[in-house]
Amino acid sequence: MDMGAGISYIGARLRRRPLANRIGARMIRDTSNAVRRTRYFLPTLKETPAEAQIASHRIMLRAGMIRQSAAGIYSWLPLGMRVLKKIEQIVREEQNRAGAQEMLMPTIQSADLWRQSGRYDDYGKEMLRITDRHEREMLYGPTNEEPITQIFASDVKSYRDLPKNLYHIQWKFRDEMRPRFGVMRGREFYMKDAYSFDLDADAGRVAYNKMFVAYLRTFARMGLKVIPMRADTGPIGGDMSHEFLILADTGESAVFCHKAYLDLAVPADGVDYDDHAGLAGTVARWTAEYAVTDDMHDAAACPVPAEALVSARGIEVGHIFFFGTKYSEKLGARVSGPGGEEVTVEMGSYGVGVSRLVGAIIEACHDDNGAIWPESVAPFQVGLVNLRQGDDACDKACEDLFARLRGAGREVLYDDRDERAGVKFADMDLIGLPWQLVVGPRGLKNGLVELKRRAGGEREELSVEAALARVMGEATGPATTGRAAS
Ligand code: 5CA
Repeated sequence: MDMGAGISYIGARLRRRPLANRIGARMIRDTSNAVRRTRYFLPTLKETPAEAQIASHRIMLRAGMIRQSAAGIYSWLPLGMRVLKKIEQIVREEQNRAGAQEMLMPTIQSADLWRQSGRYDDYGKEMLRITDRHEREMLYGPTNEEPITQIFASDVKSYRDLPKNLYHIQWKFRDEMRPRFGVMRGREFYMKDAYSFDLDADAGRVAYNKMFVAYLRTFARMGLKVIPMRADTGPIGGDMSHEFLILADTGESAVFCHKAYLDLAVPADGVDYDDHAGLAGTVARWTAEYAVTDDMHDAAACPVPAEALVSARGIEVGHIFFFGTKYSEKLGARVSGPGGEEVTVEMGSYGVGVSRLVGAIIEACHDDNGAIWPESVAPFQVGLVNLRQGDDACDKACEDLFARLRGAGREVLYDDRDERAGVKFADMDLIGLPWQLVVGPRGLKNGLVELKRRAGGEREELSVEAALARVMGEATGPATTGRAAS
């Protein structure tokens, strides 16, 4: 066959197709999912940083996930960023499934808008206030009720456009009096905030229930056991509100709840968000028993007998509010109703602490050696450990495993450093990937590698093929695994 003619024939065909198609037709693999430790920016620390008081803060610093820039303000290094993005994506998927629509609002907002709502002065010192070169007063948004209500008010005019639920995932700033515990109580933090708009309070309640159910699913997918608690509405306002807390010894809030919450079933994948009665039933089940934070708890009036009462500490990972017309009234969010009358819309807002969750998941899932990531949020699924870098057989086996894992689209971190085995093991435990695939000269003589499960610590000697099969099978398995908070 005339090869030259063949190539020029393909070349001619390619040239006829637009450039974008030609590039798109080639498989462009995301090389960030398979990395070599010698090239990856992963500055782990042996010593425990003195400023870190709780496990998640210690582990995030030691595992090279974050570095502090100023009090309560952090940079996210590559490993931390991967976890943050995984959490963000789970939040996004569950918001979308519940019918919320993603958008993006700026971090900087105008003070005038907050004067209209009456919150500019109320917010006090927690609000970071900025003046631009024209002496216009601005602020770094601590939350977004005002801007979203303004957008809605200027663009939605008819009841036919309702209901709407709009959200974004964006950095917030609150000049907290005591920023502490790393990303758990930061000043700059990453939040998902959704805002619902409805024609009447009943429809507003449906929107609230949708978010309530979406939250149960969101946190379960991260391996967390979450309890919705009746909550105080604080500066956001309104008369109906639930905080979603996970139980952890280092939680900032004292919580009291019926032990029945520890065994409630989370709505399944197929939950139907159009089945309003079904949603109401789920919310009723999840709010039937006593569950409150300490500011709402009255020991004398508590209806739960002592033997059924769980009194623990909790971390607030989400908070939802229904506040009716509090903002729509002031900012003029009105639509024409079915009879032509003017209706002020009913609103709710729904927050998830995306950056706080990174710390909260560690608080729920770690041991003395480091993090134990649930599969669904792990920065990589597999840590490949070469016990004797420079040994021909080990290097070759590792390169082969690395290439095959990468080829199969698995997320893998290959520790190819020239370091002692002890150092590599300690680092792998610290960063807490679900699987450790360990290749050493002794096992390799018999064609064996060691597979360690970070969660339970079980180790198995397996053939290379069997180990790969295990790692591949599990890594594509259900997203909902991991130890729940105890
Ligand atoms: N506008 C409402 C709902 S969108 C709102 O701002 N609610 S919030 O104040 O409760 O915040 C929502 C979530 O953000 C909280 O549940 C918490 O998980 C997280 N969060 C709040 N403050 C901080 C902080 N200083 N650091 C880290 N996360 C925070």
